[in-house]
Amino acid sequence: LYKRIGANPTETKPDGSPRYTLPLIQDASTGAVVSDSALIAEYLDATYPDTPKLFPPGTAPLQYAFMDALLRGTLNDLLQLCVVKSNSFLNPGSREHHRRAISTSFGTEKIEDLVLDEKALWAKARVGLAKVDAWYQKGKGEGPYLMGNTICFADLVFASYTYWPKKIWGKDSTQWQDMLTWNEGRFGVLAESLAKFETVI
Ligand SMILES: N[C@@H](CCC(=O)N[C@@H](CS)C(=O)NCC(=O)O)C(=O)O
Repeated sequence: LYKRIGANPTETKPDGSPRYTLPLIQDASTGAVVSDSALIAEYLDATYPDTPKLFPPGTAPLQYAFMDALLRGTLNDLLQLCVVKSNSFLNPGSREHHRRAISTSFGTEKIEDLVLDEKALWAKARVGLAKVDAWYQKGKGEGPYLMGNTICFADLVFASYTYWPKKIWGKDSTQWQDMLTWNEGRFGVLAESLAKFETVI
């Protein structure tokens, strides 16, 4: 599909080959084809100026730096727990592809190697979320989001980590119920404030 509609690969795999990911959009009103969620958000902000902006003017550099810190470090332990758990929900064809993609991306032989000491990994995931909480706390309660009361793209990236564990372990699971208490319950409050963005309309 990527090649057929002329989309750019989003990333390069460790072996140098292109990586094609979702989401990908083709805007029927302009003909534009855009891949990568952040670039899609930037495109929509620019093309439909009368809608709320996910990258308000001047915020893109800091938002990209924040997302990089989240995705390449702080949330890595939670990510490992989530990707391994998610594998079991996929259909057989996707499951194999996912196993290969995850093993390549993390440099492991099999994905189970990522969660050998699950208890220790949960403890590290908790430390990671405490760090994110400290960043959010810098907002001094001016609103639940990074920019206070204005939602931005980076909040939505973090929201995927308040939605994903709830979805895969289940809202009544010990894992999710435990997470809700983290950061003196602030993780649960933040998850709640981001929950309204979980539904695609
Ligand atoms: N930077 C990309 C990452 C997207 C991404 O990793 N998508 C995953 C699904 S959540 C994917 O399409 N994986 C396919 C693969 O690795 O083969 C974005 O934000 O859109």
